[in-house]
Amino acid sequence: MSLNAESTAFRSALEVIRAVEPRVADAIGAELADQRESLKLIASENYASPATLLTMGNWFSDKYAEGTVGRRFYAGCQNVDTVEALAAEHAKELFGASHAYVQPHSGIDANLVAFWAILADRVESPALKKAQVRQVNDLTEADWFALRRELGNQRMLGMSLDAGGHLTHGFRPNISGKMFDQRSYGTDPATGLIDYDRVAEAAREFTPLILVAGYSAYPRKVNFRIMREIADSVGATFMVDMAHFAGLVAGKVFTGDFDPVPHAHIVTTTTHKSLRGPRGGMVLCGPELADQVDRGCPMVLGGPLPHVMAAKAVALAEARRPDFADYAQRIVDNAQALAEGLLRRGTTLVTGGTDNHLVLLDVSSYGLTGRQAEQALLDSGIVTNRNAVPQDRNGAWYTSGIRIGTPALTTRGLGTAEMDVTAELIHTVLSQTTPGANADGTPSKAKYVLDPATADKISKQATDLLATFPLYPTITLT
Ligand code: DSN
Repeated sequence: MSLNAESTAFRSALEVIRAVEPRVADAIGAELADQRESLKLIASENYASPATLLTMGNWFSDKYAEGTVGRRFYAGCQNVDTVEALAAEHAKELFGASHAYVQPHSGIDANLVAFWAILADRVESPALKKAQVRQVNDLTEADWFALRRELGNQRMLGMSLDAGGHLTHGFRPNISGKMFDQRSYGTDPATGLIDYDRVAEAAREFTPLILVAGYSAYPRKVNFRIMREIADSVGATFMVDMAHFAGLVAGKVFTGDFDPVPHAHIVTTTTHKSLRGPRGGMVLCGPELADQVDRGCPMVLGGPLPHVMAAKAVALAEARRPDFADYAQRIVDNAQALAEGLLRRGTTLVTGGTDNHLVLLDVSSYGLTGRQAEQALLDSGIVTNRNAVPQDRNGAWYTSGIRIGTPALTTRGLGTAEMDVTAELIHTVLSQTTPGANADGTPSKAKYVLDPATADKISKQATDLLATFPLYPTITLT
């Protein structure tokens, strides 16, 4: 490959796009410039490789391929079969799973496929067996509802949103909270950590059909062996949503009790966070649930996206290379250096630190809401997102927390020394921001005061920090 093949590819693509709608070409160029200039600390974002990005821009996008490899509802899917099988094969090898389903378009879709598969396995199949029929359509509506009531334990126990769980783990405004009768487990108020005895107690009381582990904002490892024992003790199916930390599992940073794949009945993930692939989702499971999972499309999902499945195959091949394990370890080293840098400067961190890719700041110690802190940091060139902290008094909109993560900056090449500089920049912004007031003088949870000169100075320092670590260094668009 010539040195500038990547530049040539992206430049040519933009030229073709510009001839049709120049504003889109301009926006694509502007997005690269923005990403290059900002200190991206959003824990769920990353930078996919040029190979992964380029794999998505082609005629695979035009193909319908409902069904599964070799068993499609459309003709002419032989090439889609090739890339879907490759993606699944890489996923199985990478994670040591016996089955991989790579069609979900997102993490939410992957979770819906998993919920469907579990319900089909635990409710529909026994109901059909009891009625001695093969399909729901063979039953009268009344018989089906009676059987569902009799067999239909549809209870889910998942981590609560303010403890760091995800909205698809049964949070009421999400469809999962409407499909399932849901209860949640939180964290110990003193330590911020999962209290496994409390989870076991909740499971005994509630006897869920599904026990869900996994998180979007919990900065610690989860012991999946213990969680599986809890699930087994009440006959629940154990599901892990590893969307946030899939890269750490792939890179063998999370092993043994902390690797969900050997312990869970079913594992879901996104492919674009710490795993660094294209935007999308994936389900891993054993042979017991494989057939139900493969019915995901059209049962739950719209037509698969072959161009994205092809990109999943490329990204998963990248994750199987030895340097990915090094990358995964550096993500955690960087998160810990960032946490230590913040703690040294007096910042309050939920659980007092991290052992994964993310750090959760409780910014109420700076007298700020998460929303005020998020905007002040953004003014200063630091991109984060506000997030609830356990027992948050400011609710899910304003929040009291800021979530930061290291997968993206680690991809750029920043290391522990740069994390200390980053901690200094964050602390300076937060300690120099004060809450603002509404027009009538009452305190505002959104308004804030930060001297623009301070914001500019920090922004410049952030740009200087990034200058040594160019994003997509092989690509120049002009
Ligand atoms: N949006 C993802 C995150 O930021 O964690 C989860 O859905």
